[in-house]
Amino acid sequence: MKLRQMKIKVLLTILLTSVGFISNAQSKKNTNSIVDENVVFEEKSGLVAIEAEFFYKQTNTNVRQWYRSSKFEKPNAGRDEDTLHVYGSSNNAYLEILPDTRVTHDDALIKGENFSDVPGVLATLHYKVKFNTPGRYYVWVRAMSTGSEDNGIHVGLNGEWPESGQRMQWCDGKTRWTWASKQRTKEIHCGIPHNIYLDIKEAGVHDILFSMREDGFEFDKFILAQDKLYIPKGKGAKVNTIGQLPKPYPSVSAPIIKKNYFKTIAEALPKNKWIAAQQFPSVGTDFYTNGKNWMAINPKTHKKAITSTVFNFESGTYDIVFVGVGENDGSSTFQVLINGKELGTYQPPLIDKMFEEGKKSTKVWKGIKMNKGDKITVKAEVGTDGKEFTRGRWAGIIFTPVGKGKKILNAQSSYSQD
Ligand SMILES: [Ca+2]
Ligand SMILES: [Ca+2]
Ligand SMILES: [Ca+2]
Ligand SMILES: [Ca+2]
Repeated sequence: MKLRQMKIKVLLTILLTSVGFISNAQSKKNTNSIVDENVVFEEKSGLVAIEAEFFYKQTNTNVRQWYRSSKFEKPNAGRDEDTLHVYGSSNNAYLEILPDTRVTHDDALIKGENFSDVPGVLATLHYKVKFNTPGRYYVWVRAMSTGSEDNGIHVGLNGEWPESGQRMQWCDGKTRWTWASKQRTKEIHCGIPHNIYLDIKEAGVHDILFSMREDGFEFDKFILAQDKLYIPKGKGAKVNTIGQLPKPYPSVSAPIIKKNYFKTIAEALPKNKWIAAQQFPSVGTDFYTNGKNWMAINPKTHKKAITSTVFNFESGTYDIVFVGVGENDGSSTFQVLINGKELGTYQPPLIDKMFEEGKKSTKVWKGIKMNKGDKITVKAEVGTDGKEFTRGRWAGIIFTPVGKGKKILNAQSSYSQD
């Protein structure tokens, strides 16, 4: 009995020690390479796509390093003020240069530390790529920028840093994963398209390099494409490899948005009255309830829908605020009617996020006389960009005192990224 207890104790000790060792190692190891050194990415038909996290080594790591983030890996490397962006990243993982000591323009710029106009000096990533087709390759990178001092890197080849790989720059698409291929110049800070490329002189395995320009830069994936007009979409093309890749990282759920825009502005004034979209009937209307906040149309089965309810508040004159949802597949059309008479028609503009409920997607009709018992009708029609359809999403209607309609609109929008 005693011997058995001892054995268990010894086993337990070994187990606990190794668990401790593993978790400790993992917390420190998100600067390491996760691909085997035999893994080579292969260009096919003039295109190659590679996850940022598939570098085989990183060099120049004394001052800054690239840290991987995924469901179970969170960098702990000094100043890093933005949140995790695993959700929406390709392969559910990305790299970030840390620490990030220049977050805003007011933080001191220290060359060789938090900034490097010289490529190949700080935080350099290496990727092995086998090219079958020599020639010029335009470089596209999917990045996440949350400020003005985290949106530049350099790209190089076989230990060299040609002018055409310097100062890759992002301007559009703050706080969402964004593909770009532009070169910053003195005159054009937001960058010139088609200026970022690498010339592959001969077929065979080459070393593709990325190095820091600004700290805090977040790097998800890159694509090299011979077609000058190529533009990556969504999470980008499939990764082709010779050799075994690690298992994909587990997906994470979307960050929770605490209160949607509609609810925020509806509650902005004590005198406001409102009817949320989901308080309108959906059964038999060709609308369905979409998530917790919206009514929507399924474009596979319907292109239009109509629903009505009764205005049960105090009679009076109100500003009427209709909160629609902007979508990236086109503009939905909404018509609001009072007792069957058109109040107005509204189309939220096309947006670059997947959906966005905010000031931009909201319409105000001023000074409208309403009587208790009036019938309010919302007709919606899906929009299209020629390929995909919108879903005619809307959040609801607010009745606010006259003159307040425009004033309550300033609140943070709620949105979801693609
Ligand atoms: Ca960060
Ligand atoms: Ca920075
Ligand atoms: Ca960052
Ligand atoms: Ca990635």
